[in-house]
Formats: sequence, C-alpha cells, structure tokens
Amino acid sequence: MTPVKIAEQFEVAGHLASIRPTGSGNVNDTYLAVFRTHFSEERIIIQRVNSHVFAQPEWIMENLSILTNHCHKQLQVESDAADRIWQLPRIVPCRNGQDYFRDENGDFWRALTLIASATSYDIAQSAEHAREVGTVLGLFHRLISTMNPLSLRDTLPGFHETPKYLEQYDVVLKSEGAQELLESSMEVRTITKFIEERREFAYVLENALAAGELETRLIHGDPKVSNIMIDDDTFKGTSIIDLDTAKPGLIHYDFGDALRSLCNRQGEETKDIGKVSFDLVLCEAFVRGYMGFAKDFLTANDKKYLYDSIRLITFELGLRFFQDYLAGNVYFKVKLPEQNLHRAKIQFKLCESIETRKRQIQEVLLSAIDGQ
Ligand code: GN1
Ligand code: MG
Repeated sequence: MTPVKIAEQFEVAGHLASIRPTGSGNVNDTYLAVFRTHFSEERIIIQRVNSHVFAQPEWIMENLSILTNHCHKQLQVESDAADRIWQLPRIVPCRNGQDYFRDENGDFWRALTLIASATSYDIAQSAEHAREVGTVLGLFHRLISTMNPLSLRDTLPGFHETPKYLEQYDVVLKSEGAQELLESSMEVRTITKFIEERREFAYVLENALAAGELETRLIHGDPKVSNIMIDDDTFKGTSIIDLDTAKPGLIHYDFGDALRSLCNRQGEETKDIGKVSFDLVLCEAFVRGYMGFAKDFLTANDKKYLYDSIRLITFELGLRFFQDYLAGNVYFKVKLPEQNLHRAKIQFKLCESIETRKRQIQEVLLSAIDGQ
C-alpha cells in the first residue's frame, strides 16, 4: 500500500495535502502527513513500527495511552505553576476503530499528533539547549516516578540490560560471518579487544540492582537529544517524543543516554571520528536542568552510579551497533554495509573520552547536584 493510501486510513479531518518521509530514526519508518480543510490544517506523524524489533506492536500503543493519560492528568494539576506549556503526542485513531492499522503485508502503522511549533535537533545547539534537554528529561522522570513500574508492558525484553547484549554478542561472534570478519580485519579484532577489556564493567548497573542499591522504575528508553522537542518561539523544552521504548528499567540508562547523545557535538553519524569527544560544558548544563526536577526522586545510591551510567550506555550502544554489523545488519537500518561498524567506532571513541574525563565528569556531576 502506498504512503498516501496508508495516511487515508486515519481519522483526520480534510484531505491529504502531502506526505513525506521525516526524522532520522534507526528502527521505524516515519512520515509527516498534512491534511487540509477549507479552513484549517492538521499535521500528523505516521509510522511503520518495525515488527522485527517490536514483536508485539499493539503493546506499544497500550503503553502509550496509559503513559500519556497519566502525564496529562499530572500536567493539568500543575499547569498554573508551570513556566511553559508541556505537550504530549496523542494517538490519532484509525478509521477501523482501532488505534493502529495493518496493511496487506502485515506491516503495523500508527499515527500520532505532531508536537506544535517545535523542533528537535540531532546535535546540541548550545549550553542553553543542553539545559532544556535536562529539564525535559527531569520533568518526564518526575511525572512517571509516581506510576507503578509494572503498569507498562515490557515491549522489548532485555532492552537496556547491558549483560544481555554481551550474551548476544558472544553468540554472534561465533558465527561463520563474524569469524571471517575477525580473520580478515585488524580493525574488527581491535574492537573485540576493546569490548573484552570492559566485559566486567558491563555488569555495573545490573549488579547494583541485584544488590538492592538501585530499583526498577519506569524509563523512557530512548531519550536521545533528537527525541526532545524545543519550542520554536521560546526555545524552552516542550516535549519528549518516541515513547515506544518506555518500560520498567533503570533510569540510569536514560540519564546516560541523554548525555551520550547530547555531549557528542559531532553527532552519531559523523565522518570525523577523530573529533568525537565528551563535552563537559554541555554535560554541566544538562545536569543542572535535570536536577531541577530530579532532586525530588533521586536517592544517594542513584547519585553514586550517574557517572557509570554515562560510560555504560555509550559502551552498550557501541556494542549493539558492532554486534549488528557482525550479524549482517539485521536490526538497525543502514544505507551502507559498513555503517553499523562506523557507528560503533563513534560510540567507542566517545566511551574512551568519557573514561579519560572521569574525574572532570564526576566533578561536574557533584557541583550540579550541590547547586540545587
Ligand atoms: C534506535 O530508532 P531510533 O533512532 O529512535 C534505538 C535506540 C538507540 C538509537 C541510537 C528500539 O532509536 O536504542 O539508542 O537508535 N531504538 C531501538 O540512535 O533499538
Ligand atoms: Mg527510538
């Protein structure tokens, strides 16, 4: 079915004026559709959810409505005191009465309202931007901190449990394709060594959870900088999007993920790996914004693992990209066969920079926490 035909399955007033691909997602396919009546215009986001990644896409929609209903109620209670308008994506129903549509190939399509007058950026624009990203994640964590972690289904079992990725990596490494790459490429061998040197570290958060130092809460799962919407008029953060990976987990993975994406000024796809490093100014601005809300729910033990979370999620994403390269690019979308290898090298370079700057990052974290 063509994108035009798909768009027409959703309950929107007026006629479809245009539909075009948008966004830079690595997993789902995203389109922006514009509908017009004689008097108005409505813009919606239509997505084909990758059902190789999400085995039960219906659960994503269930989670989304539970989550947005909770946040909406809470935001309404607080709206008089808020310094901005917080926006949430709303599910656009399908003409068949459901909140999704399956095409003749079995592909899963859903539509969401577009966050109004706002932009998301793949790369940090300024320290002010970083602070807004921190503010949005802090507010989101505070809003969902009052929900029962079991109120959402686990749409992606094993997602953000670093040891699980190591187990999968070990299996892939034994495959014929991976063994051939290992034999023929010095670069691949160097990366496997890098991973081996961090094998023990990969357990740091899960060990803390098992020891009772950290607790399972609800998390966003993918709060990278490009999922935070910034108001075009006020330049204040106004929304967090891409709620498909919201699930029970450790909020540390969220904290780390926002920072690893934000503090790499070169971005996740740069050609210039040599320039990749972890930016301390952006880090400090983010943490100040985050702590404005997070001081209400972060425990002393939570604070103890913040540095590790930044290092770990960066390592984890590098491992996921590298493993997918070895497996033949079966998970992340690629335009070039070596793209996942390249993406992995960028994350591992960033991971090294985070390791080299450990003391400075810890100082930044402490001063931002004390500043509250
Ligand atoms: C994927 O598809 P996208 O771009 O929203 C991935 C995240 C990674 C991210 C890296 C479900 O997110 O975990 O951090 O790429 N999402 C999934 O850019 O695996
Ligand atoms: Mg995502």
